[in-house]
Amino acid sequence: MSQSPQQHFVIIGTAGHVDHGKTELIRALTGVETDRLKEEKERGISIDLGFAPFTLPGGEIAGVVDVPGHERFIGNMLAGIGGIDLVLLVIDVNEGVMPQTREHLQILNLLEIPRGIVVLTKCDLAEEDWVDIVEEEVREEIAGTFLRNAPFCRVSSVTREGIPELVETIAREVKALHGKDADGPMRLPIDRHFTVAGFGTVVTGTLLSGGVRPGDALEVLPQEIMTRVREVQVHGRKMVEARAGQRVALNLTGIERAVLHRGTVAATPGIFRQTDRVDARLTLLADAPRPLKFRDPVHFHLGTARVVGMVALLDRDELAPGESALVQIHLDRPLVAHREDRFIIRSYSPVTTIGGGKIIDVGPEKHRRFRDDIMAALRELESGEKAFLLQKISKEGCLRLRELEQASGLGRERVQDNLDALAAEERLVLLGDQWAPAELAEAWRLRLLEAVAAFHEANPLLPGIPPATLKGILPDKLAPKGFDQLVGKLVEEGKLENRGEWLQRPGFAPEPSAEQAATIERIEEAYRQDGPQAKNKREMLERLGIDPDRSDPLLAFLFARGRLVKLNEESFLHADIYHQALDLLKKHFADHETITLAEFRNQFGSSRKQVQALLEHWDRLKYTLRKGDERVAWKLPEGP
Ligand SMILES: Nc1nc2c(ncn2[C@@H]2O[C@H](COP(=O)(O)OP(=O)(O)O)[C@@H](O)[C@H]2O)c(=O)[nH]1
Ligand SMILES: [Mg+2]
Repeated sequence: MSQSPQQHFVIIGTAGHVDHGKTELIRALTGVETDRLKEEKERGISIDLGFAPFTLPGGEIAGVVDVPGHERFIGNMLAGIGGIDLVLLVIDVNEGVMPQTREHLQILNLLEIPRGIVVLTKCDLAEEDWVDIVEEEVREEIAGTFLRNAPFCRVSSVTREGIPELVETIAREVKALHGKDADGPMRLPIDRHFTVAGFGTVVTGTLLSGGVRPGDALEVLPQEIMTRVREVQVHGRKMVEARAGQRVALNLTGIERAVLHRGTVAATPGIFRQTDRVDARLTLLADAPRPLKFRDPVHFHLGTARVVGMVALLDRDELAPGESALVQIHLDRPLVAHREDRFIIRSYSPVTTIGGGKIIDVGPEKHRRFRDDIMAALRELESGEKAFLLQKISKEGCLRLRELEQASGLGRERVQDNLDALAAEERLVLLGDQWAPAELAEAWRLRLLEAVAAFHEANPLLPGIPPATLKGILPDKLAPKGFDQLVGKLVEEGKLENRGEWLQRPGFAPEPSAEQAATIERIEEAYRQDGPQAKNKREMLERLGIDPDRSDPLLAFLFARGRLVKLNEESFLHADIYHQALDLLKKHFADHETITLAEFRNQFGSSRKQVQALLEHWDRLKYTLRKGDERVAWKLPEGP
């Protein structure tokens, strides 16, 4: 079937106590036997995840993930439950609510699974009155959870009674779902991997966001291996593209199956990061057996990954059952996490689900405890995407779209929309391609103006500050484009004047004192007198009896006024002499192809050193081009 780009795909998952009829129900719905392991068939229970395509009445195909109910396989259950949009909470009416019914319900609630249906199974074995009683019991159990308004369906997978009604209910619920972010970065937590003879490594999973096509380059994390997609399959069929919400199988090139494990993520390169430290909002279940203490170790499940975490409570020593807090969790192995990801924690021993929560930041510093400022910052990070982006930008000074995409894990368009909104609220400005807080940009503008004023104060003989020097007062992180934009705006507003080689306060003119003016005059005169034979700077100043430590502003004044020309740090010429030399050069090239140092020296009548300095100066200006011992004309200025 062809897929339109707007179409969204959903994943339906099962949950519930062992033997309550999950696998049988999926078979009744899809015709697929999801217990595929030999051991599963023999023992008659599900151990690992099972997968099946389910054709909805409208023709769309949903992916079904059948999870094991037995408490020993909760890890597998958690690996599969992550990407689920709609859950079927399966309860055997003959048994009613059992321990894993409750545990799964709590997990689903913590993971904030969007929607669900309560399916009462094996109704063929029970009296209707009894089913009513069980339904009452279940309603009490789900009050206060995400399932409180969920529809109930009574079925028998054996007689198929109630199955058509269940299918209708599923179709209705699916319509109410929003679907996953198909435009975001591609992210596939791998839940199975195997080698197909003559085909190579195949991985499967639920595509949580983005899309994938054959030929795509992907990054495999946390192993940090680059790979390429050779083939994309959805429910056993080759596809030109798979999109968020589909169960996919990818054939990957250049990757050994042995390096993969549950917890590995295949993703758009450069977006996701692995981390062994996360900030999170953690909720302890109301019926957790005891409070969680500072640095208690827990099993930490996120996506298909499972690691051991140490919970650092930041604002208390103990988290009581039913409470929630902002925490930092230190992980014993890195995993790929994202802001807004949901996770589950299980106590270290005995292993039971005790809580879970939501990731707030995947790149936090190690926090100190009992600090009001840190808690306030975390609350702000938690409060929303805009607050998160704003805080990340404020911390760095300025950030590019791509950096924000990485930090937030939001898709490019979501980040862009938030940035645009923040710009409209005048809280952010775009400088070049970097976003900066509006307040900070304003502070930078003031700093630039102050720096120019201070420069004039310290260098009254100079016309202005070189742009590169001025740039140095702003953080290195701000790229030249952003600096140019700030300066450009100040120039536009008439607060600065840009003279190319320097920036100045509008109308600023250097004013030497009478004494300085006299010395400047003497220097200029000496260079004019000496003409082509002008000595180097040191000798000249010595002869004039000018303190070299105080000569720089005077010389700079002469350069800026165009009275002296600086060939290099030591060699200067009076401007009139320099222009004579340039005329000589032009005349020479009028009827010669090349010129040598010796030839020019004969014409200009200067020391070898001076001529060399002059020619090299012209090389730098690209007036001439040096070829061995000779030079040719290159971009000589026009005119006399
Ligand atoms: N009579 C009857 N038996 C069922 C029904 N659903 C499941 N069973 C049986 O209950 C047992 C457990 O079912 P299964 O689907 O493996 O349970 P799971 O552990 O939740 O996946 C199996 O022997 C099924 O054949 C039903 O609706 N009616
Ligand atoms: Mg099963």
